[in-house]
Amino acid sequence: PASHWEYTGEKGAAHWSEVDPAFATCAMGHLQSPINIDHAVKADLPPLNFHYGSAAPTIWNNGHTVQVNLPAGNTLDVGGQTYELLQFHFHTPSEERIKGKSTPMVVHLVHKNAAGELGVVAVLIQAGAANAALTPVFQHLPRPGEKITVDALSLDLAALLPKTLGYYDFAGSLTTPPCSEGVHWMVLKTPATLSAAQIAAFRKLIGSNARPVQPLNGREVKESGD
Ligand code: SG7
Ligand code: ZN
Repeated sequence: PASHWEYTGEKGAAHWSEVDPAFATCAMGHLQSPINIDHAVKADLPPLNFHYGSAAPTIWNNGHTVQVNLPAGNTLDVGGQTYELLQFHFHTPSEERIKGKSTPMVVHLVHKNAAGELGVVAVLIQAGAANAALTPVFQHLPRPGEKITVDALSLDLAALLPKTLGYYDFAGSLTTPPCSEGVHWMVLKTPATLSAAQIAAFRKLIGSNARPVQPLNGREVKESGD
């Protein structure tokens, strides 16, 4: 198994590169995530075309997050590339900041294209109405190490997304060890909501699991017009 890392303390985010030599990029990388989006350049970004349907998930608590693994068949087309949705998972508070501000939570939708490159769509979560698409997940939050397959549970993935799909676009990394770079980040500008009780249930189970923001090192963040 991968070396043990944490979010705080001796094996916390400031020390990931010391936990395992395989995590060197966490300290040495120059395109690390998450970032604070303080300034973005308006650009003619390609639209995000989600082809999400319903899917029977496996819900897994890996100790660092609750992750929902999905069967093949849910895709994102963007700029002539097709990304397959592999899984989504949560962080509290949001790892990404907009003008210095985090939201109580974020969903990361992790996709992979035919070349094996990852594209992660981040949907920021505010406290508000319960999200119908996510309610089944929050009704079946697994204990650490537990994997839950819910018979006949079908998630309406499309309902997870906000109606407006304007986004920020930048190059970054995995936000957990091994912090591998070459990840295409797309952060939606419009947040979704979860109920305050759902956010609190996740936080009680997992605790804070947000890596601090990383230096931009000259990276440009692009912003779609909408
Ligand atoms: C979570 O975040 C998990 C990881 C994920 C990692 O800890 O969901 O998933 C697996 C399969 O280990 O890593 C490779 C990968 O997806 C980092 O993902 S993130 O950068 O979107 N936060
Ligand atoms: Zn994540």
